[in-house]
Amino acid sequence: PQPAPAERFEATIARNDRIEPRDWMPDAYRRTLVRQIAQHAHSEIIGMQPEGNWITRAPSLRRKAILLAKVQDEAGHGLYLYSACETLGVSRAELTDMLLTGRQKYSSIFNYPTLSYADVGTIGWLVDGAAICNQVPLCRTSYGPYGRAMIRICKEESFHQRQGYELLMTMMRGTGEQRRMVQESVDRFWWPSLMMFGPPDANSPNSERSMAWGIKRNGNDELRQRFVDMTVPQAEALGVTLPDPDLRWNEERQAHDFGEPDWSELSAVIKGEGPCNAQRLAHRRRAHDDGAWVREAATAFARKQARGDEE
Ligand code: FAQ
Repeated sequence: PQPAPAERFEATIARNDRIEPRDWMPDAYRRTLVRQIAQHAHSEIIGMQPEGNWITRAPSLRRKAILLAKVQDEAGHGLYLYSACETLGVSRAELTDMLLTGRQKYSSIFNYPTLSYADVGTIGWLVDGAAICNQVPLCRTSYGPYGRAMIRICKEESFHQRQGYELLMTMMRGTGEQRRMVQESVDRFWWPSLMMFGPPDANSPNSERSMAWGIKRNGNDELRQRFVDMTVPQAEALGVTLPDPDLRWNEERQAHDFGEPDWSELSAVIKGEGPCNAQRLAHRRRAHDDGAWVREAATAFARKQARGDEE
């Protein structure tokens, strides 16, 4: 006899196989995926703002072309992720509305300002670096459309990370003032980058359930550790100091010990109290309102085409 849908679901998860849109899934699994994928999509879209801030002021045509391409890639990532989310039965318009009304979150990191051009490099190096650490395991997530979107996104993120590192390396080979700009930028972005991985496992209400379902493949602390271990030698090669007096190699653990991020800062930023939360959402709302005529025109055109009476 055919196994019941719930048993089929559990068996698929146990085999580490993929759940596809037409498969039966528990409501809570669907809700968790919508929450995580939407948050991820919103992060890509809001994440265009901090770097977009420097497009008109990039120091050369080459740097401007690179930055434009990176920010466009982020729009693309947002769109693949919204599409993956739509396969779960929620529309793009609903997701946008949940972002604009603050009912869904986006990553804390994008609520920090970009005060100098070096921040473009630091975001590529540290923020894309953290995103890669978090997202490579998500290529094996249990929900098919999310995992497949992640494969392409990770390839592009790796490229973004390299461009950030190359930018910082160029500045570190420049003048004393340029080196100071890089260090000052790294000092501001280091701790917020560690917070991108979420609260400590002991304080992460979703991790256990999400890992049992194969949505997340690793805990927040494990990925944070992986990021620190990956980044320390890169910082040495660059010649910058990471602003953590407790950071040191632990021979026994074969990993770096590091200090505790300020978790009260993370929860404040998540609650909307970060330095740029209000500005980011206001900008997004304005862009959405300004784009209303495009949506209306596209809908009118599609309707006309469907009737087959276009000129
Ligand atoms: N910011 O129980 P957990 C990028 C929330 S990369 C804001 O541990 P979970 C690329 C969490 O939603 C950034 N909120 O939650 C780029 C939950 O609240 P809820 C995007 C956070 O889901 C680079 C509550 O706290 N990447 O955009 C944060 O198991 C450069 C409790 O937390 C992703 O979204 C935070 N940092 O684990 C673009 C990756 N941390 O929803 C432009 C996919 C936690 O219950 C430029 N997401 N929260 O009300 C994930 O892997 C997970 O969702 C975690 C959180 C690890 C972020």
